[in-house]
Amino acid sequence: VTVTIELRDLTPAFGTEVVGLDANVPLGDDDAQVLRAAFDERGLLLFRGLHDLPASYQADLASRVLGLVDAGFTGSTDDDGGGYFVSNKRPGGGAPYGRLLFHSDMMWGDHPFQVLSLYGLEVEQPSVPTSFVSAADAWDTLPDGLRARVGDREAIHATGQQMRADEAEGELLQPQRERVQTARKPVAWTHPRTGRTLLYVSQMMTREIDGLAAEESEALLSELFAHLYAPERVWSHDWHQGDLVLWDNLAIQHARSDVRVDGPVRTLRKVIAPKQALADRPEAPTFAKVAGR
Ligand SMILES: O=C(O)CCC(=O)C(=O)O
Ligand SMILES: [Fe+2]
Repeated sequence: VTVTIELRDLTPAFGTEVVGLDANVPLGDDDAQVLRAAFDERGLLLFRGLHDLPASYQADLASRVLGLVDAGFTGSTDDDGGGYFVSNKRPGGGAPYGRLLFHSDMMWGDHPFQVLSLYGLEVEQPSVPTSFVSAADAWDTLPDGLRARVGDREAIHATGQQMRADEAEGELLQPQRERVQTARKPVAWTHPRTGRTLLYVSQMMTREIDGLAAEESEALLSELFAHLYAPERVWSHDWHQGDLVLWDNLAIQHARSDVRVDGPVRTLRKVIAPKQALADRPEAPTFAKVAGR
């Protein structure tokens, strides 16, 4: 057995830093096994100092934490290995400005992808962090009274960003798609791979809890969000060039505060897995131009 990497927990509930990965050599099977187990147990893996990491290596990691050998998908159908970028500077960059409330990508689809990874390709300081919470931990720690109110209710999730009562107006990025897409899932949803129960609602994408009057639905969601996004449950990553974060897109939600187009360069290369997950995705969103952002 040749394991070359070391693991260090980032928080008690989720997240592990992986130390000692040498990305100049192909990932060995024993290291891949360790990463796969840590990914399912901890939900998020952080690597630092992976300078000049090829997109192909990022894709290989994203696939192998799922036990797949096929490379992941780098975001657009015409991608030739160059990659897809979340960027406030690159032409065509995704989510170029604004704030993103907590979400799991494609929560509005029937089969959201499983792995999301972002790599700090070009990052000037100070950089807006990405914040994370564990929906698995949130369910495990949900008070009994709230669990009983959730019961076997289902929630409706939709494209776009929901504006909640306590949101500051103006800074939320509004992704625009021609077709609104929705999905319905149990609020207490069983993770298809790990079997853990997830508190599967999000500030950004959950529209309502099915079968409740509007105010009742919003009141229950507010209580669930207060638990899910309590400050002690949030872990934020301060980006530096060469950082790679890979996470379970179903078990872990992510968010970021306001990014500005006139701010420091923030270009993160995004790779997801498995690639078939994008088959039922509608066209990519466009982003309205907002002066000064
Ligand atoms: O910019 C960020 O920190 C997160 C962007 C995001 O939501 C994503 O890449 O899915
Ligand atoms: Fe996202």
